[in-house]
Amino acid sequence: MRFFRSRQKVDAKLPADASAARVPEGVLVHAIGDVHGRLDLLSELLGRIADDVALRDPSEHRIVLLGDLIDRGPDSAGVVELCATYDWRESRPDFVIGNHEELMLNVLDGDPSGIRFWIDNGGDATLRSYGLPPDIIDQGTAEQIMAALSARVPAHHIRFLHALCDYLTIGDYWFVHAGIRPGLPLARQKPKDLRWIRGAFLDHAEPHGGIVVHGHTISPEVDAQPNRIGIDTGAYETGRLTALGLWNTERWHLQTGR
Ligand SMILES: [Mn+2]
Repeated sequence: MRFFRSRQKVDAKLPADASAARVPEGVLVHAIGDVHGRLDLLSELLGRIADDVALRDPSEHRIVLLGDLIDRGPDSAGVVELCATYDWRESRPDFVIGNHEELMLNVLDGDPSGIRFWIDNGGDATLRSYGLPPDIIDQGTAEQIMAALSARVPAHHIRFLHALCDYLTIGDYWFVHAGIRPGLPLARQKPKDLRWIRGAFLDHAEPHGGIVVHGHTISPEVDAQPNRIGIDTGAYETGRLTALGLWNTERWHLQTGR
């Protein structure tokens, strides 16, 4: 109990009744789950979000992408290009880093050690989307792949990837890629947990101090729990990309393919 109270002191202010969790008045939020190279679905979903914004007429609109923009699906390069260059108009986008962006950044930053792990976990699709020849992807040395990738990824993509954030908060909601380590304040979370955690977070039923909105772990439908909301609906294979909408204490979701 003492532990729980001290956490509350650090991270403040969630109402006792989690269903009363809210975003600030006049602020409309859409959080988008793991895109994984599905440029087609992201484009469709952004269109639906624009309709939602027109309907609500907010004083402020925020879009949070929860990471894993890349890998597995067919057009990671196109997704990064869209996110980096999209005309967001009055909307403010924020981009949270996922474990897949971490793997790509490690390679771009010159660390060859994780390259086979990345390729085996869907990085091959990202390399293809940037135009690397199949024989280099399949048989190239780590150095050859790194050189070929660095030569093909535009500078503005690299700047975009380096600017991704570890987490952000809006009102009573915390936005992260994978989850958080229960019992630690948000500001003391390790990047490894924020980007990779599963069981210790997913199985934790006690309040965190904020409602954690996350991706990373696929569920067929939105996984809404009292202390967290998972919105990775496996878009790259299901065709279902999910956006969670937040307005005052209201929550709803928009999905492609519906
Ligand atoms: Mn992930």
